[in-house]
Amino acid sequence: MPLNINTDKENDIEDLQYDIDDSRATDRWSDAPAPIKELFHVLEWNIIDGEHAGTTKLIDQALSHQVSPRTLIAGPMAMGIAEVGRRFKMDEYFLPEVMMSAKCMQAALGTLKPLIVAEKSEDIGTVVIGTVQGDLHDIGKKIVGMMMEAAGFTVVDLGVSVPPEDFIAAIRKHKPKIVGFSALLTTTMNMQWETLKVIKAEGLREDVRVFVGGAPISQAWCDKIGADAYASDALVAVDKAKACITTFASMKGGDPQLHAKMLAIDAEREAMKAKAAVA
Ligand code: B1M
Repeated sequence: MPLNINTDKENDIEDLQYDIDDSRATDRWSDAPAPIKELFHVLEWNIIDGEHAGTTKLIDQALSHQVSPRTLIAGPMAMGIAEVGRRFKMDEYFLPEVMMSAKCMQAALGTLKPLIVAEKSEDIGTVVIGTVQGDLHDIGKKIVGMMMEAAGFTVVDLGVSVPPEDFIAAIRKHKPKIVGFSALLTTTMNMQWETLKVIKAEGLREDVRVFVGGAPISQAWCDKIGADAYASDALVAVDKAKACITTFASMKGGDPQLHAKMLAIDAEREAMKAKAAVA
């Protein structure tokens, strides 16, 4: 039985601003047994420090304690890379440090991917996903792809800096039910819109449900460009993707009703969270 730790409750980036002893002093991961709590602090700091040679060993150790791959991704790994982003923004880190930390994330995901993908039991449709042209960030997109695969989708990952014409070629070749654009830069988010425009111009809009995500992306952006769904994280992406091919299977891409149904999923999730917080 894998150990799932409440990572939502534990995420407080303020705690992480100084060094590992400060983060050890917090009660972060307090619902984990002591050795796992310590391992999580070490893994966060392995990512912050960019010590990629040791990352997979830490991941293996956590797995041997029955910690679930999803808990590792949503917990200490997410905390570590978020702190790297904060340091970069504050000019405490420069590109080489960020690249070392990204290498840790890639190493960890390399170990976790086969375990997550092994959860796939049935084939429920194809998803084409890529990071839009001009953008080289792919850690979040890989996580989304893995979770989609575990949920039963066949995922065609086009990689990074994908030009619109490559998305078009992939739609024609793989006939996906969903196409996903990831963008991490304010300067590349517009490529989501440009790519969508090309999909429309090629007469393919009704064939695919268009998903958008990435740190600068929001529901307002999704509404503005006319995408079908915005997902703030991989789990939301999976929920909405599954809904698109089950309950709302008859709705075509670009249908305003489908857009409204996707929004309703968020509203339902928020209501559930509020209810859980009161209880
Ligand atoms: Co860069 N970078 N980076 N970077 N980088 C950011 C994004 C930045 C916010 C850092 C900062 O200033 N704090 C900043 C952007 C600022 C802005 O645009 N406003 C930035 C910058 C400026 C840059 C460069 C321009 C730096 C430079 O060259 N001077 C440069 C750009 C290169 C390029 O793309 N052309 C650059 C380069 C890099 C590295 C290559 C060193 C490396 C990327 C390595 C890689 O991905 N292989 C890197 C990294 C690692 C980051 C940060 C630190 C971390 C990103 C990440 O992996 N997050 C990032 C800071 C930050 O985001 N806080 C930063 C973890 C990941 C799990 O989260 O990607 O958000 P995320 O994915 C989530 C959700 O967003 C969502 O689900 C995921 C899982 O929950 N999601 C989707 C993502 N895609 C989705 C798609 C969906 C649905 C949901 O449907 C299709």
